[in-house]
Amino acid sequence: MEKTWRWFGPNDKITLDMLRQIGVEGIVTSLHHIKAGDVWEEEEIMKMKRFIEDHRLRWSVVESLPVSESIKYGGPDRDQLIDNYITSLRNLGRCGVRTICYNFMPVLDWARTDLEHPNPDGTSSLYFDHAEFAYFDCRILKRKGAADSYTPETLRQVEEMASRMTGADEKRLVENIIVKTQGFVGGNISEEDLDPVGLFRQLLSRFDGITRDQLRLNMKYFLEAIMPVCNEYDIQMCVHPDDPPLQILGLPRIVSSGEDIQWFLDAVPDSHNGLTFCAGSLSAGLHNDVPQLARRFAGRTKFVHLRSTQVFPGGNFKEASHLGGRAHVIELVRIFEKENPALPMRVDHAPLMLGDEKMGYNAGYSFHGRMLALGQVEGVMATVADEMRMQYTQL
Ligand code: DNO
Repeated sequence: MEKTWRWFGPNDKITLDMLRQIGVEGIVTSLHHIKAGDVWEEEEIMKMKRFIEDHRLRWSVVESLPVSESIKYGGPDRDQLIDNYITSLRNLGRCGVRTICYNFMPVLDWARTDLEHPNPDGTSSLYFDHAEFAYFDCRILKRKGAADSYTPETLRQVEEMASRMTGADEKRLVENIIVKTQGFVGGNISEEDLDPVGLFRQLLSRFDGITRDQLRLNMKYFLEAIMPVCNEYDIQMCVHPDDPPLQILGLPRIVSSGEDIQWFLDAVPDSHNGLTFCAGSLSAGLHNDVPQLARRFAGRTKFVHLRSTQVFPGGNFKEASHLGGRAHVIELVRIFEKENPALPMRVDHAPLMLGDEKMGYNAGYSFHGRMLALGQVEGVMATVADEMRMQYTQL
């Protein structure tokens, strides 16, 4: 696999020169300054591409070319927005940038409740706590019918939390769940929004009455519309799984399991319609056997995110070491190196360590933590390459 790294553009404190020194081969980035829904012009794409190439690296993957909400819920302007998307794809194709990651999660891209959950060794990790999430939903957002989404035990914990949560605690929870994880990934809410909860309610209301089946049809409609341009320019589209892979906030989510993945691949069987195999996202759902999913979908995978989670009884989860947890990264490397060895791969979310916490990095995207993870994964890749060579010579 190609060793890539998610880099947030020329303002990223982690520079391309630093990345070359740690063995990165390809860059994963987006035109973060362009609003979701607007066209990516060739000139803007080329500016970014040249910048990366001037640093003797290549632009391997776009993550993300965001899909506007209206395309997801099927709003009146969706055809216009799909046309814009097609124009952006054509421009990317012309510039030779041909692997495009996107997601089809309504409203909220990825979700965590704690962005600095302390570990015993002094590092900190991302964490998802069901009771805290339910507290946000029932007590802060006050979503109608929210209580129906949770178990009696979770609701009991919410009651218990209510007696100790301060205004500052609630603010932090709002920031963790809907602000700090969103803006930098091209999501719907940014740090500048003054009333994130009010805005969030409005965004949610657009999905009133949209079922899983309807969302699936809207995804199919989008994919069918863009496949011709993908064929013309050999563009590989790869949807990111839901993170976490669960139904949340009464919203439909349709890329959470093997059955879901099979559905969208079959719905639009074109080989340019593919998957971002995000091992960490999939691993947070106990219904997913991650290596088994990798074996099943390696052929339609276009991009790999390697990380793992540790899931606790009751479903809370923490981002684990890249060598531990339930994703089984070692086996995943074996599978992808054998089945689809040219894939771009990046390590994903890593702990804050050795001063990362003071740097203000985007949540999950530390430098030292990711560098350690890349070193670990590189070691696994070298081991697997050696295993494969040994097998070959014994034949
Ligand atoms: C989070 C990321 C996601 C991902 C998008 C792709 O860390 O993995 O935000 O980039 O869902 O569209």
